[in-house]
Amino acid sequence: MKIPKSHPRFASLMTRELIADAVKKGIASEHGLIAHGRGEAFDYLLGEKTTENAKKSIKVAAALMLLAKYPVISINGNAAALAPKELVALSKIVPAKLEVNIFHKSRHRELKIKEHLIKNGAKEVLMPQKNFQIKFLESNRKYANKDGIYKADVVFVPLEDGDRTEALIKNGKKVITIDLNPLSRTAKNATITIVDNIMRAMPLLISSIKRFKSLKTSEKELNFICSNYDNKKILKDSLNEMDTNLKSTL
Ligand code: PTJ
Repeated sequence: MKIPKSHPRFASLMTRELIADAVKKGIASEHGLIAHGRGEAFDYLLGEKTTENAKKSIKVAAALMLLAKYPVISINGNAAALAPKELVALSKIVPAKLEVNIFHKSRHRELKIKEHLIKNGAKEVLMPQKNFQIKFLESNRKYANKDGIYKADVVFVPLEDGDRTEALIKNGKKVITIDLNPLSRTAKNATITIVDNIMRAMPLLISSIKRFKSLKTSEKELNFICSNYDNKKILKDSLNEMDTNLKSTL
């Protein structure tokens, strides 16, 4: 669909096109459309901007990615649709492995996501393996790659659904997520939640990592940045921000 640039909701409509197109190409699941709608609603409440609060989480997430011994980026259909180039760029700059992991089971779609990431510059994309399962998890997301999520100490899981974050934490891993919904179980259980739109947060996360690297920030400083982080406070502040926006709208 051709959307005129002058449309007041041009950016939002173009993003919908990305998701709709990814469903047609077999990258995103049709359930991804619903997930996207929910994200849009929270983004609206947030004022469709990256808050100071989100910037704090982004900085700590960047520090934790650099401190990780074995970081892995988990990619589902929506993340692949909305930020493929940025996810690949993140994997190269950290560096971290990229692994396909989807909730709505489909081998065909897993392969489509892999292909899409390779088209967007990825050299290697790990796939889930039947013999390597994350404990405390029933869904299709339990399957992991032995050289990826299975052995990761830090897993980056943007736009996650429900229970996997909890399971990853129970398996001794740290989890970083991007989720516009501060009330979601993922947001509540993650080590670090970036309450922002993946499309706005990814470039900022990459810049933050580049900055730490260019300043040769020491492990001690990175640890200090992580040590003061309080995810519950971030979620509460995000909700307060939405509340303030709501009250000042009309
Ligand atoms: O490809 P699959 O099969 O793994 O499925 C991917 C989806 C996203 C459909 C699946 O993981 C799912 O159903 O997720 P949920 O439970 O709807 O959770 C997705 C979360 O991401 C929700 O809390 C949304 O508010 C949030 N979200 C949606 N769009 C964005 C977002 N957060 C950040 N940026 C977005 N653009």
